[in-house]
Amino acid sequence: MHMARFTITLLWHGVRQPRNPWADGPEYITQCPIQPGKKYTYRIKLTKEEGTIWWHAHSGWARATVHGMIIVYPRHGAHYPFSTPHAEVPIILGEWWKKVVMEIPRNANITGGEPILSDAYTINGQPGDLYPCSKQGTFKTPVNYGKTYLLRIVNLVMDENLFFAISHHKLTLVGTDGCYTKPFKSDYIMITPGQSMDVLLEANQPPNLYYMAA
Ligand SMILES: [Cu+2]
Repeated sequence: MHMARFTITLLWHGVRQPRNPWADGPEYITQCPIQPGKKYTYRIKLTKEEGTIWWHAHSGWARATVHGMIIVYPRHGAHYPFSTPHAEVPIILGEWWKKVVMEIPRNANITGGEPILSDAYTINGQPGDLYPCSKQGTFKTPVNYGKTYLLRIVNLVMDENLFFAISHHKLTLVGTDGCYTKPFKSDYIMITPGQSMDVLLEANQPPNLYYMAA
């Protein structure tokens, strides 16, 4: 049941949806947007996806609104193609505007310029220490020295590719868009809008506070 003021669709990032385009989501391409006050049921088809996938609204800049992560674990009795992590940490890279997001593309179309940049980038909804906010808020995750963590990272922002890193730590990419990959070790990852990445973090540095940044 759609209760908001704007029309909406939902898109499933990383879900292949074979022979199921009706439930894919881009408005006016595979479906008409859902009208306020009306109902629509999505039947999504999960087939070979494994790892991190996600969904969000997909009509205009409603993309910046409702969203969620879908985690597909290995089947019972199966294993990750890497050693089982001690724990996992979902990380959604998002952004925040002080304006009504649905009006941003309209203004950009009038001027012919680029859409305005957001007022803040966020990690799990928190803007972090670098913005002049009225309340402090930074996403923190405790880790145990010597353990390995699986970070499930999603780029929810509208237009910007993001670099993500954790100070003094290396990251090992092991999956993208619901598919495992050959492990790749790096000081940082670059993640594009709509993408999801599974990344291993080894807590192998002296216990301390370390920034994660995007
Ligand atoms: Cu999207």
